[in-house]
Amino acid sequence: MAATDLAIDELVSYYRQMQRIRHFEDELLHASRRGDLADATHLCIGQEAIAVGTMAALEPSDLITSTHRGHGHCIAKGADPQRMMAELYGKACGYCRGRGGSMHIADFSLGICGANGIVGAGMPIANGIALAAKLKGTGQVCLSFFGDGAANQGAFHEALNLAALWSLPVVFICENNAYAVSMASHESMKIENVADRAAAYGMPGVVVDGNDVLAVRGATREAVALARSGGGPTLVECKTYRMTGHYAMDPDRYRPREERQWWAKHNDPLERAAQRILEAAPELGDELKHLKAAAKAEIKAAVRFAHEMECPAVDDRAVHVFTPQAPLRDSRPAHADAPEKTFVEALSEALGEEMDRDESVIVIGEDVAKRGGAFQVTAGFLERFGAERVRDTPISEAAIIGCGVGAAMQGLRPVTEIMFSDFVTVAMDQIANQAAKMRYMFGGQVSVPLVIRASSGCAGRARAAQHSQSLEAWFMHTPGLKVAYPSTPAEAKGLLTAAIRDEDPVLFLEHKGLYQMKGPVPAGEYVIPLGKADVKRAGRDLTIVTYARAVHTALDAAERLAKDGIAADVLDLRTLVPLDVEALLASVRKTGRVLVLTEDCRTAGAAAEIIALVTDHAFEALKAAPIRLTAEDVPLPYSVPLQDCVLPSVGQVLEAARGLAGR
Ligand SMILES: Cc1ncc(C[n+]2csc(CCOP(=O)(O)OP(=O)(O)O)c2C)c(N)n1
Repeated sequence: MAATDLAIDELVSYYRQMQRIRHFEDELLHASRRGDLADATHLCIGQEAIAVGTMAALEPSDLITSTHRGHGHCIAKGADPQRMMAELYGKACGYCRGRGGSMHIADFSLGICGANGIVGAGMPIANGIALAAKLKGTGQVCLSFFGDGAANQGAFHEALNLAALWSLPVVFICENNAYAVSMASHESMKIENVADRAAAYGMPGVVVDGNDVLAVRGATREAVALARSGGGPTLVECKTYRMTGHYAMDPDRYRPREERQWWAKHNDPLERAAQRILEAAPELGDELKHLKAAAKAEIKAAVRFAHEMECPAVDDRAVHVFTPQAPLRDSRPAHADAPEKTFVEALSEALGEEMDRDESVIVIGEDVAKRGGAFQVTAGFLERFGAERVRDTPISEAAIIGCGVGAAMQGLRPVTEIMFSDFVTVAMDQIANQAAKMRYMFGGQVSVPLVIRASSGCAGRARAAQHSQSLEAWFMHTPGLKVAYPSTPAEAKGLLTAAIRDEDPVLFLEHKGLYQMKGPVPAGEYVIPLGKADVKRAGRDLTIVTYARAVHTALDAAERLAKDGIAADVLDLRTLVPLDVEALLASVRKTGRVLVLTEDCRTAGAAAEIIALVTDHAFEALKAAPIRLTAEDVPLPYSVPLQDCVLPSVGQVLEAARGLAGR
């Protein structure tokens, strides 16, 4: 499009925005050289036309996910440079209250749903954001930025496939600046364009000159219009060049100097826009100079502001790990005359009742709709709640959890299903880096009310080491996640209800050995607040601390111990995060002897943490050294006799308990 064909004032406004971004980044370069900023400050000098051109194609209510190189996106979407600068300087009034820094700027009130320090991670999340928009019928579109390097991440492939399958209102914007750190894009893929990959997922792929703000705007407009009209995603690849090193202080010795000079001299997006304006309206020369000077002054003022502001109060450092929320009311205990249900039926009842009660609860996972889930928890849900709310996915765990994260941040309450907890390994980034950390990194701007249900543990004939693990300790070790692991059908119902109502991400583990267990399950609403342990059997001689299926091993042992005159307190933790330290210490103080029983393996396991808590807080009450009885540090073997040796048995509990009680 010739400059004369367009409103020149629009191009001038784009020029102004690009100048603001350029000066922001220039100031960061200086600040880095002064040693004011962290190493990981990635500048977008040379890429400003993409930020400005794409945002020019959006409505203010549209949404974005950004990258480690995202300052330009945020400024172009309307972020306040003062608050951005304050965040980069780690100040309390920064966008993330000093918890996020350069790579995590977010302003949810402007639709900036977070920049991301994990390459490629924003794409599955953008799908969830777009899914929420689609289900709520808001008409919003989400742009998801990523680099050419990110196109080689699994998250890219999983996200594009799911977005296309579900016709999500998302547009994937590749900023191909020709390098991923030192690796040129032709060294990381055999094809010429990232956009060529779009065809493999059944979506349009467009290549555009990323240093031409109008070309970027044009391509994005088409893609956004398609997405908004229900036509699904597009991959827009903007060819560009980063004019500084990978990060501010990168010596950048891996790129030819001539190449860098050529781009700076001949293909600077700001110069190109200025030339275009002046060709059409030479009289605007002074105005452009004025805009440049004003941008410089604005950003210099932002630096002064950031310098002057206060750092966050150190006493508040743990604020925003979890969402403050009113405690749920504990429902009455499960009466023995309540209807008998299996554990699976109890889970199904909880989830179904929550879906009846709250339209924002949706189910996402492999085979959850047509097949009813790997263990039939969602059997019949497709007919009951419809295909919009009960969503079968391809085998793409990162895309499942990422979609859940994005949808949760936009007000839905997704319940995702991972068939076997062992498969969390391929979605670990989305669980541990995204779901768990979003709230904290973004300074409490957002909550992630996401439930991740996963079958866990070893049951009956073993399925061997990749389908039988107990991985709860990994998640106890991840600040920002809650972990529930019920032991009875009633608790399965009460805790799942609480998990769905919780504002934070909850990993909800379901022991496979309990799925067919029957027990009384209260009809109707039934809630057990997270973080409340339950004394399953009272005794004064020793405490057996445990959870999930091991509770039944402990109860079996306690019954036999009682015949020898040893009264065991059996404490079922029920949730591992938050952990009911009060109940734990109360029991230990009563008995003075503690045995921790888990099916988790030994080293750095849940039992080690529980014993550390006891010795930290109730050492004086101990009459004997605590004992942990755990699975051995062996991958779960297939053969049943081997499996039985690896897992703790009733016999071992009896022996340990008798030793502990001195009998
Ligand atoms: C999963 C992951 N791997 C590696 C890194 C380290 N890293 C940060 S940026 C980057 C290069 C990314 O290249 P690209 O996606 O092309 O974006 P660009 O930096 O060029 O903007 C790398 C390897 C990371 N942050 N996350």
